[in-house]
Amino acid sequence: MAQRCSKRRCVTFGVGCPADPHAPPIFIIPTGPFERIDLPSRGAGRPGRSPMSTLENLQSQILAAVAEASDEAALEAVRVAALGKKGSISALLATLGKMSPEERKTEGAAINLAKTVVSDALAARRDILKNAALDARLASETIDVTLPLRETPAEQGRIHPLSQVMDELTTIFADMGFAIAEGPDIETDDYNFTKLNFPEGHPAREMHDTFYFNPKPDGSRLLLRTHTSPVQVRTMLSQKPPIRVICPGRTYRSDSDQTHTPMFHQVEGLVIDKGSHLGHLKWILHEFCKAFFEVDNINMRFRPSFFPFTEPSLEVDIQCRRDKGEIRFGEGEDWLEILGCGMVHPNVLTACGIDPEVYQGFAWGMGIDRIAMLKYGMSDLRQLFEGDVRFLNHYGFKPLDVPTLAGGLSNP
Ligand code: 2U9
Repeated sequence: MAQRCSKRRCVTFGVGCPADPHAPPIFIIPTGPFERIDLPSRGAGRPGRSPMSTLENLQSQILAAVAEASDEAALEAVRVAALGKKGSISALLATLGKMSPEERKTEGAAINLAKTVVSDALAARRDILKNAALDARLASETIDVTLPLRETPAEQGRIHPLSQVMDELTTIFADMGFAIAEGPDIETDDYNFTKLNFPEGHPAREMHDTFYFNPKPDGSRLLLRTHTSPVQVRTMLSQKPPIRVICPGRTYRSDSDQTHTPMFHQVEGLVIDKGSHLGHLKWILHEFCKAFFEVDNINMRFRPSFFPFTEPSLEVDIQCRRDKGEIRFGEGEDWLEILGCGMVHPNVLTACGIDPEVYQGFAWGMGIDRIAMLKYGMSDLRQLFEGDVRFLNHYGFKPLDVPTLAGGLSNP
């Protein structure tokens, strides 16, 4: 029967335990880092047995333990118990010093051979266990290659459809050589009305439902601009012709229903040069409509109209098809009003320091919110400003899908 060494954690094989030299030889094989089992001693160390048969017994017990080790931790425990500093084979090697030279020669060769046999067996078993562990992992672990990748934080947000349409507009007009100008939302009556040929007390001023600030001591009143036209006024006052500029931005009128909000967005364009005429205007607007609605061709209709700041003035319709609540552009027999335009009134040129005898120009204006709704099929203008994340998730654009003329303005 196996006997346990009196020292608690001893795992010595088959020879007297170095920690307790008087104890009978023991055979204890650890099966894991925290667990030990005792093996039968198979007569090792009993009187009448030769050192050789002790060694053979020891070797076969170690080889059996190697073969039984079921994982790498158990195998390592067997290695330490056999070949470690206080291992059983190491302990046998330590006895060589006390032997006669002849004994040492024969015993030494035998012990070293046993050590080599055990080392080789340990290495072979380690390879087998490693391969088995790998096979088990390969069999149990799987990668689901169909799982969708989570978007990075930078990709999760959405670009508001109005920001998208602003980018689309500026991309198209910048490609035609237009500069982009901006100005303040709070304006003077002079820049918003007077310089644009709205005479004092003229009924046209009433058309704009203006938000006024309280009057100043001198009686003048600031206002929230009712169109982006004051930006063109500022451009003409500060810059000599030729002028090619677009002015996108916020505008304000006291109006609210399904198709009007008190704050809305416009983009206006202005060209001033010596020979600019309605033919140029028609070409620019036609190119713009094709690019913006992403169609190869689109018919346009110019109707006479009235604006104080242009003469002649025109309203522009584009060809469309209304089909089950959807509108398609560049096809069909219907017409949809899209913008207003005209030749800049000579009074406006004069008020802005440009000689109408030398220069002439044209201008146009359109509501950005309206063309965004038409292009992307939204029904209620007010939704654009409610900040509902569900609206943004539905109508918003991926931040990295930047509109380009070459790659397409809008990526569905
Ligand atoms: C200057 C001279 C002329 C800008 C123009 C329109 C016609 C026009 C409306 C379209 C829909 C405004 O958003 S809307 O309600 N605009 O019809 N705008 S010509 O003409 C200018 C501007 C500035 C110095």
